[in-house]
Formats: sequence, structure tokens, C-alpha cells
Amino acid sequence: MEILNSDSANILANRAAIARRMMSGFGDGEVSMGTPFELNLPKFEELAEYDVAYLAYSLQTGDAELYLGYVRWLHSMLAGHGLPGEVIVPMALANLNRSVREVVSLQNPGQVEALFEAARTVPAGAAAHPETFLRPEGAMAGLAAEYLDRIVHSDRRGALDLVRQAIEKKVEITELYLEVFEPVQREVGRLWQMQKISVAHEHFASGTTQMAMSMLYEQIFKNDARRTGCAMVAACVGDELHEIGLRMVADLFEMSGWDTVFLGASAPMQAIATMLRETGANLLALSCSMIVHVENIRRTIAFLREDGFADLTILVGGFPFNLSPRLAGIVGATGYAPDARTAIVEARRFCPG
Ligand code: B12
Repeated sequence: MEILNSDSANILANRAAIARRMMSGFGDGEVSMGTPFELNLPKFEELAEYDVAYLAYSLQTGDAELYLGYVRWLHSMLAGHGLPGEVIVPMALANLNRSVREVVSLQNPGQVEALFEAARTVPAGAAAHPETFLRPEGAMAGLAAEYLDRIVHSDRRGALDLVRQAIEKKVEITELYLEVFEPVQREVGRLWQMQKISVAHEHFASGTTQMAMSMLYEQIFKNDARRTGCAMVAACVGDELHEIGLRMVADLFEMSGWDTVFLGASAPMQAIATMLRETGANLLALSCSMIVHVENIRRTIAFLREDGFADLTILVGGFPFNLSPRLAGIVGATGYAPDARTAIVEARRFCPG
């Protein structure tokens, strides 16, 4: 494991204690935020843990943007809820800064202070909202916009009709995945983050996209691609629930002639080891979307390396790795890819077939 900074390792190891300290640092009645249940926000304990994890990995990778991006996200979420980010975020930053110093004895306090200083300059309010993920140009731009429109208006039949028509027009599955479903899912996340749609809309949208993907399975498993003789297992570890991106990765491997075993969300590490043994897989794809689950990926890889898979090719990917690809080295992976198409190219280096 590559440790670039001992402070980050200490912060990570003590992240639950730091998060608890942060929670006790928010005095009653300072700012009334309502409960997460009412507000549709992640639980405050969860937010405190993200805060600590983003800080630690930002120090470890040397990517300040990892932490600053998180602070922008927090501002955007608060602005979406009409809450005063310009009051809450500086309080949260001061609280984290104090909690870290109370729990961990920092080797390089200057580096931590510099990060907090930069975080305090992140603009609050609507300025923190991200740009749209929909690409304005390209052959699939119109379809993506229309598909988004239908799923955010709870029109499942209409959304699936669009996909059916695209299949009839012989639109490539890779294009549908990467130029329609991927940007649309991210856009759904952006709209939820800004509170333009509710969590119910997001759930509906993701369910519909998974249904649309299932409609393509007859083609994906048609077996007309040349089989490579390579096999892969794909899993999310720990409490990770985001499995759509990983499913796209597994499906595109299947279409490229690999035998694939998709385990989906929350796979225990022993179960992954069993499946790797049973299938004799050449490659493992691990995915996570939440920064707090990066540590689970590191632990899973360390466990597998000890458990007879010292030389197994392990690729990682998902939201935090896209924010900072250096995290792949930190978790001990063989490689990383930003999307499903690039993952296949990367995998061919290890199993050309
Ligand atoms: C759908 C969704 C959910 C669904 C997931 C359903 C499912 N069955 O998968 C549910 C409702 C469960 C969910 C829950 C939560 N979510 Co959510 N979710 C999303 C959303 C909107 C879309 C995810 C998606 O489908 N993306 C599309 C895929 C195609 O993209 P991708 O995952 O990046 O995958 C591509 C590449 O990264 C790569 N890749 C992926 N894996 C791998 C693996 C390998 C090996 C390789 C090489 C490549 C690779 O290839 C893929 C295809 O090209 C995202 C927004 C976003 N930006 O992604 C938020 C998002 C990830 N969620 C978020 C949050 C906060 C949460 C919750 C904490 C919410 C809460 N509790 O209130 C929980 C946490 C749950 C948990 N414990 O895991 C935030 C995270 C913010 C942050 N700064 O960290 C996001 C970014 C939303 C936002 N904009 O605020 N979520």
C-alpha cells in the first residue's frame, strides 16, 4: 500500500472517532437544519464521515480538488435545501479542523490548515451547483435529453419505448450505455443534489434505467462475439449500493467475449474469493461510489492478496476514483479505468484473449 502521508493514515484510522467528535461539536439550536428524514439529506453522521474521508484521501493523494470538490458538493446540497451554506460550511470546517486535532496528533498541521484555508474560499450558494452532465452534441444527445425528460416525469413506458426504438434502429449497446444511461444517471444525481427532483424520482429513474438495461440482455448474451477464454468477476464491497456503473462494466466485458460473473452491491470479501476460485477468473473489477467505501476496497484487495490472489489483476473504478485516479494506487489495485469502454482496453493488457 502506498502511504504518501502519515497524517492521512491516522485520520482514516480514527475517522469514526473524529466524526463522533464532530457530531458532539454541533451545538443545539445553532442552525436549525431539520432532520435528514424530513430533508432528504444524507444522515448527519454519514456526512461527518464523508467529510473526514474526503479530507484524509485528499491529503494522501495530494489532490486538493478531492476535498474542495466535496465542499462544493456540500454547498450545492445546502443551497438546494435553501439552507445557509455560508454559515453552515465554515462552522463544519472549523468543527472538523478542531475534531481532527483533538483526536489525532498531526505530523504536518500546515498541510491540513492549507486545505481548510482553500476550502473556506469555495463559493456558497447556487455558484456551487455543477454543470449539466448531458453532452450538448453528438449522435446520442437528443436521445439522452428525451430519455431524461421521460424518467424525471415518471414516464416508464415512454422511457422504455425510446430504448426499444433505439434497439430497432440498431443503436450500439455501448453507445446507449455510455452516451445515454451514464450521463443521464449522473444528471439525475445532479438534479437530486440541487433538490430539483426528490429521492423518489431518483429511485424511479435508476429502477427504470436498470429495467432498460435488462431489455438489452438478449443481445448482450447472444454469444456471437468471439470468446476470449478470459473470465472476470465484478463486485461492489461493504455497504456499497451503487451497482449500475459496475453492471455496465460487466456487460461490456461480456459483449467483448469475456465470461462474466456480476455480483453487484455489497459483496462480502470471502464470497468474492470463493467466486474467483470457482470461476478461475483472470480479473476482478471492484467498484465504489462512496468515498467512505474506498477503505473497504483497500481491505478487500489486501485480504485477497493474502488469500492466494497475490498476482490477480484487480481493476477499480467508480465516482471517487474518477475524482482522483491516484486512489487506485493507494488501495493496491493493478489498474483503474474511468469508464466501461476504457476498462476493456485496460483489461486486454492483462488477458489479450
Ligand atoms: C443511482 C444512485 C443511487 C442509487 C443506486 C442504485 C443502484 N442500484 O445502483 C441509491 C438510491 C442506492 C443511492 C444511494 C446513495 N447515494 Co447515490 N447516486 C446515484 C446516482 C444518481 C447515479 C449512479 C449511477 O448509476 N451512475 C451512472 C454510472 C454509469 O456511472 P459510474 O457509477 O460512475 O460508473 C461508470 C464509471 O465510473 C466506471 N466504473 C464504475 N465502476 C467501475 C469499476 C471498475 C473496475 C472500472 C474499471 C470502472 C468502473 O464505469 C461505469 C460505466 O462507464 C449518483 C450520481 C452519479 N454522479 O453517479 C449518486 C451519488 C453517487 N450518490 C450519492 C449519495 C450521497 C448517496 C447516498 C449517501 C444518499 C443518501 N443516503 O441520502 C446513498 C449511499 C448508498 C450506499 N451506501 O452506497 C452522491 C455522492 C456524493 C459525494 N460527493 O460523495 C452522488 C454523486 C449523487 C450526488 N450528485 O450528490 N444512490
